[in-house]
Amino acid sequence: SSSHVKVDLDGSTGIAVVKFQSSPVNSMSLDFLTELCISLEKLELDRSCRGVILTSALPKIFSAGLDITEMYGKNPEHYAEFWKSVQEIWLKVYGYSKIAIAAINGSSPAGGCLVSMACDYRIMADDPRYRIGLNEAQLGIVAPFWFKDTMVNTVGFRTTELSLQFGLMYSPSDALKIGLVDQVVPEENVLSTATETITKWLAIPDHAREISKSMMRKPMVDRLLASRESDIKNFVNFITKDSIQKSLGFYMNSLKQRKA
Ligand code: CO8
Repeated sequence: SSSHVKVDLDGSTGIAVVKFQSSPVNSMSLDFLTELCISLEKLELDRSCRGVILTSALPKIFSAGLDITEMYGKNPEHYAEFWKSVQEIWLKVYGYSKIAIAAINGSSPAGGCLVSMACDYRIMADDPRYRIGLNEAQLGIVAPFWFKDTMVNTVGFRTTELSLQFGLMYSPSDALKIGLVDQVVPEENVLSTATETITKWLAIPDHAREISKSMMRKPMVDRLLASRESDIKNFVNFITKDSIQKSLGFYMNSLKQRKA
């Protein structure tokens, strides 16, 4: 099978660039998530790596979020396995011991937004056509508690409340205004800005940064770890409902119509 993720580790700086390269839109399939998780795990264990930059190798899209085809017309066992891999990627990135920076060089809905928010810092390209946000409600589905908590911890309660109910997607400048991203720069500078930024983080003693991060994030990681099975059950119960399958079917059709 072809590779969904490309890793470039610079041995001299300790910075790894992890590029999503799953055409056409970097949707997060089970294979994509599994490969990304393994790549990040390897880098976490690699002593020559000190931080990672997540970005896209494709034009205009960081990631289209979870692969909707993994949530449609499949059996409950498949949904359970898929959801476990979604939990896994969040646990890995949100609880990452090293520095993780999102270089968001394109649109980043839903799961793409979640992975970005799970990083320590977000830099987005200034193209006004790009969008980022948790748009689940627009698909007729509901982001689980740990998506919600991640957003609350990023932009605060009130903004999350509005965002989740409307399934809002933000332009780069609006995302900057609400603090969903930390910096907006011209597209050609996204990666270099990410490298400059990570260099600043690297100047902090690793153990102090790492313990500070863990102090902030461990309670949320533990909360999901303690309820993984029930969270999987909830997902499978929800996604197998006829009404939800119908909504997803409509949504996928609308994506195809929009194109025609
Ligand atoms: N999954 C699967 N296929 C997708 C996805 C996706 N997320 N997004 C796009 N595609 C497909 C399209 O259907 C299209 O397929 P085809 O070529 O067969 O027609 C192909 O990818 C290219 O898509 P577009 O033509 O739309 O490409 P554009 O460059 O015009 O637009 C966008 C790219 C902006 C990414 C656009 O495709 C888009 O908006 N996609 C939908 C994104 C989205 O809504 N994702 C939400 C996924 S749900 C999620 O991540 C969290 C779920 C949490 C679960 C909650 C519990 C139930």
